[in-house]
Amino acid sequence: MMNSDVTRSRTWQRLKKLAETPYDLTGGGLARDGRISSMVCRTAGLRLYYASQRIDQTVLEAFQDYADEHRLVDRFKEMRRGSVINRIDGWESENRRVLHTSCRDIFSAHPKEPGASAQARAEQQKLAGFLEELDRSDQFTTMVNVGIGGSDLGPRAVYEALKAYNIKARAVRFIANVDPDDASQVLDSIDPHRTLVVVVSKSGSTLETRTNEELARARFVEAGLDPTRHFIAVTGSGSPMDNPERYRRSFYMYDYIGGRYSVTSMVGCVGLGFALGMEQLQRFLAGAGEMDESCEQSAVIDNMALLMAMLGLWNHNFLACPTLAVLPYSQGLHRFTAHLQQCDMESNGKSITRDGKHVAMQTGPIVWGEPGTNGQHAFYQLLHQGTEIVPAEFIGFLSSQYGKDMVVDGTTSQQKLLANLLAQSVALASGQHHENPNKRFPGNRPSSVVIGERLDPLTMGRLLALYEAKIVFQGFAWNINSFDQEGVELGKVLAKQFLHHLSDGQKGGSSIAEQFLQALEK
Ligand code: G6Q
Repeated sequence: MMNSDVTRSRTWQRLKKLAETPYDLTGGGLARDGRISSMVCRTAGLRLYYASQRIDQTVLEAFQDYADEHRLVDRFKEMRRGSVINRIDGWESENRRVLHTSCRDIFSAHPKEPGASAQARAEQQKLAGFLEELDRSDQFTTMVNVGIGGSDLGPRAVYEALKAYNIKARAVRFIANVDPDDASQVLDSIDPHRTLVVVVSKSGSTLETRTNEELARARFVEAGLDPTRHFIAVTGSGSPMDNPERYRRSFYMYDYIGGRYSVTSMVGCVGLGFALGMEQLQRFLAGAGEMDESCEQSAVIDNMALLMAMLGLWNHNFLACPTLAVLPYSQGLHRFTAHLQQCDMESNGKSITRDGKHVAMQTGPIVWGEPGTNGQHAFYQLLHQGTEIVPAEFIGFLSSQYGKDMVVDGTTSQQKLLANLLAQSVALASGQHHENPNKRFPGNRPSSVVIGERLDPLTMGRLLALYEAKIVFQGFAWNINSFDQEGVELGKVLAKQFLHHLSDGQKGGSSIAEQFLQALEK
């Protein structure tokens, strides 16, 4: 068996050597040799332009070599077919399969893991029946999603991205934080008679979600309504929330779907189905499925997610850039980076290999970002002239969602948006020589550009699956387990200790929790 420390592999060492002289993008390098038109990957309706990365043909070959030696594509295939990869060899761990891809492998006659796809299809059918029932009654205009982390960020990001496709007069609102003001802002602004609440919790025991559910239920009781008629559950079967008598309807997700990968399970589908309708929801799922399928391509240059994963490794591990900015030039994607931040940092923020040894290199980068062009007027100064080199992933679309645009000063707003995106990528890469040091731009700041036709349900599905797969490929490349989240558990345990002291009201103890609480009162 191969050494679990990937840095000792031949192909890691090859990349390390190549990184001593990375491609120079300044001084005209970007515009030479048809570089821009040849460095494009086309997959599932998306295009990835990567000429602004500090790589050449030799580095691309070394990416392929690395992917082959570490069996990255084979491992992706094994994941889709139900291999138990959420585990740490020799240690107690979740020990589960990882099958979020089955949620969208529902269109083919030969799904990769038939059992999981059958479960996904059954939940979809149940959802379709439920949505028809809602259409017939016409009572409900609002759905409130109560959930946090994976049960909030992904569904919220996709909902925000696809609002332009909402069924008229339908909206989804979100309550996540245990800050009571989060719940109040939403609950004060809805008409409970016309509202459904979907409580989303895989474990059925998350403190924030349980608390917010009770706050919401109280509002319905105050309004003289029976919460059972208005509340829907999405949970793991057998969880404390798996109590159909308390809910108008219960939907299920399974232990093989991780929270941050759960958007295409019932976690995201109930709210998205309510807002978009079944047909658009299916297009979203089909887009994700199409991208998953493309991830089985063995050639790195044809496999967009794998190529992005390898570019990420190159910048992070070999060119020593600690963070990654994801910069969508699309207002609809204003919560997408926040979702990716969880998906990436919770998945790959790990320090041990799959057999429990300390890793010998950096793992997941810090992911951050905001939509452009707003960001240009805020933090881009540091991207261009700061001392930190921040690789960027730009995301843009050729057409706007609403199509309501006009020519001002010779161009449309959509053209202005795209022109800015491309200009940023070029400026970061090429830099600028100037005799005035204040006007010098060092350049050689790498970026990629992902372009889609229009941010519609199909494209959103593709984009979501692209990033999920990129993160999975990077986890494979570092040989870590991307699918558990022990790092969040300690905080939960300690919060319980604080709450215990607050609720029993006893004072004067000497535990850390008690000392902190006493200090707060002084
Ligand atoms: C995601 C994480 C985490 C989880 C939340 C909510 O991968 O596990 O963000 O989604 O803690 O958990 P529940 O869905 O169990 O309430």
